[in-house]
Amino acid sequence: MHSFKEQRLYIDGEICDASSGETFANISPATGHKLCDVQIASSADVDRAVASAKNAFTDWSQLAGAQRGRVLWQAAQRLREQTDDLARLESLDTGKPVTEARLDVVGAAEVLEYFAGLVPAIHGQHINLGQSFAYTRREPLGVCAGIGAWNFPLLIASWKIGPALACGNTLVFKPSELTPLSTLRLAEILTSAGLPPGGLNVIQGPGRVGDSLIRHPSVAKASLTGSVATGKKVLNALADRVIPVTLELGGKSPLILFKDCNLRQGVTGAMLANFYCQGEICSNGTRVFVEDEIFDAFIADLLSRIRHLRIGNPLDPQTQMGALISHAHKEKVLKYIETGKNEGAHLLYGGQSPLLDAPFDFGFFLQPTVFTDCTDTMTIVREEIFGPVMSILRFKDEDEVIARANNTDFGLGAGVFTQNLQRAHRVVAQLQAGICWINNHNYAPAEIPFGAYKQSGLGRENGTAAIDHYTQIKTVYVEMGELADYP
Ligand code: TXE
Repeated sequence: MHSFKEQRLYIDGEICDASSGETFANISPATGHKLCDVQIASSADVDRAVASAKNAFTDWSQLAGAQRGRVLWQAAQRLREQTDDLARLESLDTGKPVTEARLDVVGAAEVLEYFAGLVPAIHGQHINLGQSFAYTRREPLGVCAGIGAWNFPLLIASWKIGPALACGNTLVFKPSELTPLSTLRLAEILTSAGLPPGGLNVIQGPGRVGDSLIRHPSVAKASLTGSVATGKKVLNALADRVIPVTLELGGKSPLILFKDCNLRQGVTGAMLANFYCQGEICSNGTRVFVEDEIFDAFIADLLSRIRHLRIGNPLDPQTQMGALISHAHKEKVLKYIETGKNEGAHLLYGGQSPLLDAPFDFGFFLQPTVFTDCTDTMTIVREEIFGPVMSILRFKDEDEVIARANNTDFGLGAGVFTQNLQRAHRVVAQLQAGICWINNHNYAPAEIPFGAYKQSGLGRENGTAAIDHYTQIKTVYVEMGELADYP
C-alpha cells in the first residue's frame, strides 16, 4: 500500500508547516486507503504566502523577459527528467491511468516551454498620431491567485503558472484538496530551476482557503478551474475589488457525428470524449448526436469496442480506465445513472462497479456507461455528470442538430465528425462553444486558446490569448507639439 509523509505548504522557496494545526486526509481513489495527511493553511498562512509573492514580484517583474523564459525552460526540462516519478504520483493521487498521467507531465512541460519561448515576444504597440504618438506597455498584474481542480492537477497548475510567470507576475496556488501532491513538486522544481523564493507559493486546504486567498487585498487576479457554482462564488467575491478573473468551469459539450463521417474515427472520438480520464473532463462530448442513417452502425461498433476497455490498477501501464476521484463523486455519478433509468433512458452498457481484486475492490471504479433513447430534456442530457457516462441522441438534419447542440447554458467545447469540408466549417461557425474540434475531441496543446462561451467560463488559457489575461495595458500618450494657451 502506498503512503506518504504528512504534506505541508510551500512558501518563500521552501516547504513549511501550516500554523492552523489542522489537517485533512488525502485518499487514494484506487484503493480507498489514506495516502497521507495534508496540513491546512490558516489565514495567517495565506497572508504569509501572499506577502512573500508580493515581495518576489518587485524583482521578478523587472527581469528581462528572456531571463524569466530561461527559468520556465529549465523547469520544463526537470519535469521531463522526472516524468516517470511524477506520472506515478499523479496517478496515485487522481486515480487516472499512469499512461495518461505521463501525458499530463509531458503536457505540463510543453506548456512551460511554450510560454518560455513566448516571453521575449510580449510587448506593447507604437501608435502613430501624426506629429505626436502613443505607445502601450504590457505590464504584469502583480500577485495572482490560482485555484485548481482535481482532474488534471499538474496540467491545470501549469496552464496558470506558465503564463502568469512569463508575464512577470508571481503566484499563490491552491490545488484541489482532493489532489494536493503534484503542485508541491512543481513548486520545488521551479525553485530548483531558478525561480526566486516567493515566485510560486502553494497553500493547501478546502474551498474556504481558496476563498480567503482570492479575497486577500494584495491579490490582483484570480484564475479558477472548477465547477460553475464555484465560478459564480469567485466572481461575486471579486466584484467588490473589481479585479480580473479567468474561469474554466464545467460543460455538457455536444459531439456531432454526421452520416458522412469516418465512422470508426467517430466512435473512437466519442469513446475518448467520454471515457478518457474516467470521463472527468470539463470539455467532454457527453451529448453524442448521431445522424439517423449511421445510428445502428455506430452502436454496433461502440458495443464491439467498449467491452475491451481495461479498467483497474491505475499504475498498470495496460490500464485504460482508472478510478473516479472520490467515494462521494462516484455516488453522485451513480445517482445520475439511476435518474437516467428513471426518466426513461435505456442503459445500453455499464452502470455498475467492475469486479476487481483487492486492494482495488475498495476503489472508486465505475464501468464505462452508455445510454440510448435519450431526449434533450432528461437530467443526464442537461447536467454535467463528470463521469464515464455517454448519452446518445439521434438527429435527422443539420439545422436541427445545431439548434439542439446549442440549447444549453454551457458553452465550453463542441466536436463535429464529418468528411464534408464545407459542412464542417459551416457547422462549427454556428456552434456556441469556446473550442470546437473537427474530426477530434478534447485535444488542447499549449499553442491554442482554451476557454468558454456562456456559463462555462470567462477568459482564455494557453495560446497568445493567455497573455491578455495576465497583463494589463498602460497607454502612454506623448505630446510632440505645443499646447495652445488656455484660457
Ligand atoms: O469543484 P469545485 P469540485 C466540476 C465538475 C465536478 C464539480 C465538482 O462538474 O463535478 O466541478 O468538483 C476550490 N472560493 N469540475 O468539487 O468545488 C476548491 O477547493 C475559492 C470541472 O472539485 O468547484 C477546488 O480547489 N475556491 C472542472 C476548486 O475550487 C473555492 C474540473 C474546484 O472546486 C471555493 C473539476 C470558493 N468559494 C471539477 N469553493 C473543470 N472545469 O475541468 C471551492 N473552491
